[in-house]
Amino acid sequence: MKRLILLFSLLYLGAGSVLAQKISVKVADKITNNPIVQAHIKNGPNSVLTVTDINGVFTINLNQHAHVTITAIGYASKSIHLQPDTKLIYLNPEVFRDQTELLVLANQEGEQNVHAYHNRTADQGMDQFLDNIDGVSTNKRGAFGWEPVVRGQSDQRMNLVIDGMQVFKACVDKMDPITSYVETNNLSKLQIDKTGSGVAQNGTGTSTVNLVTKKADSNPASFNLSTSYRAPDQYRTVSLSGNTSDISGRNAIRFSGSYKKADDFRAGNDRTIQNTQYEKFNLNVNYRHTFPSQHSIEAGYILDKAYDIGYPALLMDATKALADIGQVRFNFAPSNNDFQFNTAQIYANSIRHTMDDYGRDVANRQVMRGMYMPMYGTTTTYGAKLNGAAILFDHQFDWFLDSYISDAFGDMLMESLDPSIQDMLIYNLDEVKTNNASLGFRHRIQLSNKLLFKVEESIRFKTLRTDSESHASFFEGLYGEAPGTRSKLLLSGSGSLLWMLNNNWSASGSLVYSERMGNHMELFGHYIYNYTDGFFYDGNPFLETERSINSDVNATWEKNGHSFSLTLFHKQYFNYIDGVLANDSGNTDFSFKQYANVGDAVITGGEFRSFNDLGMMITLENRLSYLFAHNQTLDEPLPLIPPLKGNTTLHFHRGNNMIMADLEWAAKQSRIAEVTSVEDKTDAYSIFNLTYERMWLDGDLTSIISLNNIFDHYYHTHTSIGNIPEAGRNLMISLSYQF
Ligand SMILES: [Cu+2]
Repeated sequence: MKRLILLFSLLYLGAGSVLAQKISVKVADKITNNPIVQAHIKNGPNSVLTVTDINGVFTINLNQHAHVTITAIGYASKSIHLQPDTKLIYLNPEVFRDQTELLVLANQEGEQNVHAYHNRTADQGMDQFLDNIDGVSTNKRGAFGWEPVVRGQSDQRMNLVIDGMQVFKACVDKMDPITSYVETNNLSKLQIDKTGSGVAQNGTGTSTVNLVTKKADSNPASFNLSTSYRAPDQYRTVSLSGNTSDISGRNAIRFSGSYKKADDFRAGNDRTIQNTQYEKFNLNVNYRHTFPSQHSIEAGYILDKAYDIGYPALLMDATKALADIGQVRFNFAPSNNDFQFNTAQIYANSIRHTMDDYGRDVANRQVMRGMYMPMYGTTTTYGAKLNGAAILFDHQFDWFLDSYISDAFGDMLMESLDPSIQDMLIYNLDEVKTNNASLGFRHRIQLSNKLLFKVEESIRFKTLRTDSESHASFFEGLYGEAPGTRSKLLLSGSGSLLWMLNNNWSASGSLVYSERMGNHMELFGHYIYNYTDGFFYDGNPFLETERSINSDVNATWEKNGHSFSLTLFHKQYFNYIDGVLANDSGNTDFSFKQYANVGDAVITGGEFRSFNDLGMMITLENRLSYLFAHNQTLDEPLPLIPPLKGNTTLHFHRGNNMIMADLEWAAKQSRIAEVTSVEDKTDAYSIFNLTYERMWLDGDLTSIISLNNIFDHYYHTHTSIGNIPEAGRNLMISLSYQF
């Protein structure tokens, strides 16, 4: 099969030279010019071809491996197409601890340190994966589309991007977090910047999660077929992915398609949770062409379609959620010019969302009784990004240009059960346009052998407006002033320091200043129901800039397979944007809130992580996170803040077998918001999971059996809206075959 495909691609794409050609290449630090020893030269995630020697040099046969990826601890990895005249390759240092790169690959050797994470098992979904990372939690409204939260900040207070692209939700009820558009088998890594100190790149200074997708590899053909089945919710999934390239490696393509479907799940004590089913289809294609000049161009496309998704915590269910996400990226060849380009990217995406309550008993509910209210929402976004490096007066820095425009629309039809009452159409968002452009700089300054300093700054111009006269006139009526185009100049900046005390100890700290304009919902949303407090929200175009200062310190100790890492942070918000009771809310059946700057708020807390190699191929990992969040003006806790939580994982490895025992727990949460929300206290819980993974046929076939919530505990997390419980005991069987 492999040969046939190889022959096929050979005929199509033309064969390269067949003369044996060995070259020696040096790998060096971009800033210090020092050779990098022990850098790994790979042609796939798990196959190391060679390692650089004491002079930073490796030798390779160009005919066999023209396209390689170079990785080294403390450096950003680099994929490169080698040429007969390639002599020197620079790697960029990437040693700051805040920019955690989460590896999604199953247990890869050499990556077992405190800063790398692993997907618990290959069959785990994105939601569960995120939920188990320290400092990250998820807001849930059922079995599908959990919304990621970094250190208590979600949605508009964090950046959630795919390959750096802005993608806006189309559902005004947040049913469609964009994490649902990337399947874990298409994820190459998760970049999580908890502090937001990567200001030059994220443009805002807020916590950032970047889902970096897998790209086409210059490797001979390989395919993967995976399937899973879980009981009792009858979750079934099948996915096929493949990668192939021509013999020269200049043209490479990767594709992946997956389908999944689940019925209602069962919580502990055999209680079926009605209306938690879903069905989803995902397609991902990536193509890359490398030019003889070393430049390369990539094109990527994601299509995601979800149907019939139950949201038991909400008033309605999603009937259709569609996403088209496309990008073209140009990677410039490395150069030693004083001014250079690294990548140029253009992208476009369209998200459409349809939901209704036709399946609900609307005659007997408390909110919006006696009417159906089908809703539709869509967002369309276009963006362009350009970045590079420059040297000015002997000072080297990276620069980032980022711009996007986005258009949001949402409507709701109110169909009364009483035929004598006329239907009414309400626009939640009508021709609401966001324009954003930012310029960022990053400077790395090596103060000494042991001390590294990083400064980033960003200047951003953002505007928001509605082009709909009727939508604008609503806000004029509410605030006595035409909203026009709202625009703001936003500044953010960060300073980070890394101190390598000795071979075992390192310490780092950062300070981030951030300015935030409200988003399209906070400024121009109308009649948007908030499930957490039961109020209908109206936007406020006249909001002032919300500001925050985040400080963060980390200490890490690492030695021979043991590591400990402790991070503490403190974030102070000024002009915090939240809903306040509307003046005239007493006159109607519904309770309204309007967005306003409500004063000051604080979020503080920390994370602890340890990793211990206990010998005999046994490893132990512990993660812990805690948050304290308070609205200082109202003197009450912020809503939806997870309690102290953690997990402990034991891994046993024996040849082709891996057994993993995992304990997940959370303390009770009694700090609840009763004025700004209607929260209740949540009990502590702990659940126990077991996974057995075995490789067959020289590693081509992998089988995984996982038994989760073994003691069938009935529980819910504090961030589960409507206290929808988690799944009870369930058994999942997965098979994955590579050919
Ligand atoms: Cu929705």
